[in-house]
Amino acid sequence: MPHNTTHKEVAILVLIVEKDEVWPVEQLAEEFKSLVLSTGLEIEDMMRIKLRVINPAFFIGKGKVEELELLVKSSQANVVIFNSNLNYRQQKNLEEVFGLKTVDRTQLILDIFAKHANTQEGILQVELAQLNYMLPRLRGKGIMLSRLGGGIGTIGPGEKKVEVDRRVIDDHITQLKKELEQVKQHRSVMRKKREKEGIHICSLVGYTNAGKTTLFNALTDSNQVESSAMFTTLDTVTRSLNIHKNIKAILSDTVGFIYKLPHNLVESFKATLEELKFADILLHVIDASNENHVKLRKSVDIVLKDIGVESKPTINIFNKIDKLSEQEMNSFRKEYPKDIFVSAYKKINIDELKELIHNTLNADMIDVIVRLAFNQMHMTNYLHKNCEILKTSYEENEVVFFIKSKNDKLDYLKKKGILIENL
Ligand SMILES: Nc1nc2c(ncn2[C@@H]2O[C@H](COP(=O)(O)OP(=O)(O)OP(=O)(O)O)[C@@H](O)[C@H]2O)c(=O)[nH]1
Ligand SMILES: [Mg+2]
Repeated sequence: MPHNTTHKEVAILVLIVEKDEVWPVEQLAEEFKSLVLSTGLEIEDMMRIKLRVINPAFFIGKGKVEELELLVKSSQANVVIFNSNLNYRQQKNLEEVFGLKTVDRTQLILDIFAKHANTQEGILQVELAQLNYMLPRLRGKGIMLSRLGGGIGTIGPGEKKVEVDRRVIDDHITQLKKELEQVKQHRSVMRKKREKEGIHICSLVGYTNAGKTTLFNALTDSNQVESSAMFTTLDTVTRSLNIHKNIKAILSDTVGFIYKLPHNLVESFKATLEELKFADILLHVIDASNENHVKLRKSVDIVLKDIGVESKPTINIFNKIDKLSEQEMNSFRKEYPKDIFVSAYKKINIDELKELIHNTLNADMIDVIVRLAFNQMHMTNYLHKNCEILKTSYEENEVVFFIKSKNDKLDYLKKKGILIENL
């Protein structure tokens, strides 16, 4: 089949609505379109199919296959994209009927991820996910994935790698895992260094497109790429966060979540997501202007639970309030009185958010007075690194520090024989 990579790819979308689907069909359709547009493809048409039983050979029923075939053959499309996952056999059978490359949900998201991976780790993770996806598909021959050059579903491991046998791919997977392990170890060294210096870690989490990177930029005066395309951020980025002169904190921005995140991706990105375990607080960014924000938020919560970080101190941040009417704003405030409302884009309430982050980081801190005699002055360094110093007063025989500190940091001081009084 000729495949001209200089022409824009045009897609026919197949929106599958399963019988136990809990999301509104319109939301599914919108999200599916956004995903496809994020790859740079054009959309010619979308067919919606209610799925009652899965047909093992084609995933969808025979009648629907015929309907789709007619639609595809009368169109300009050069790719068919399903929003569900297909197994190897279904994909191959459909490709034979349509005479066109047929891509499933995992492959679509993998493609977007491949485009956005920038760091060594991101590239390794995507490549690992791609190989894991391809492995079970290598048994037979004829799947278009391995034949077409360029276009959706073909970025990454490339033809040569795809066509070598399973064992070589298995070896390559082992190698990638080793390299990722090294990256993980490097991160753990960095983390220990930060811990020693008493630096707090705040991590942004949230559904893709919620505005995490825009908020990251607003909070840290950075200029990371923000975009309406989905999964713009794939690699974790970290910057220092100036919330208070006495507190050292860093903010990290990471990959967005999505409903039904393909299993291959969850596995491959686990190392990145597991970093959240070391965060002091999570900043959950919610797009308040999205009418399905409750559902989006729940799907993020499910991932957080999967990683085991659901009980971390979390600030829910309702973003994009510049898009809300006053009435909508009021009902939000009524429903979520404890949460904060911001516009990352218009920089509304950013200082209030910084204050809230500061208070949350300080929540389990207590105010005490520490008295250092002159022969104990070497402990000043420890205080600066591990506590928040509110005031210092120089007395005749000692220096008095008014500080905020966590209990475990005070235990260390007590062990060293330092006098501590409650404020
Ligand atoms: N109106 C408005 N738009 C916003 C606001 N914050 C972000 N956006 C827009 O929302 C889109 C997504 O923003 P990003 O910051 O890239 O979102 P993200 O959560 O980092 O997305 P991924 O990295 O793709 O997961 C961009 O087009 C932003 O300009 C806001 O407060 N108001
Ligand atoms: Mg982002």
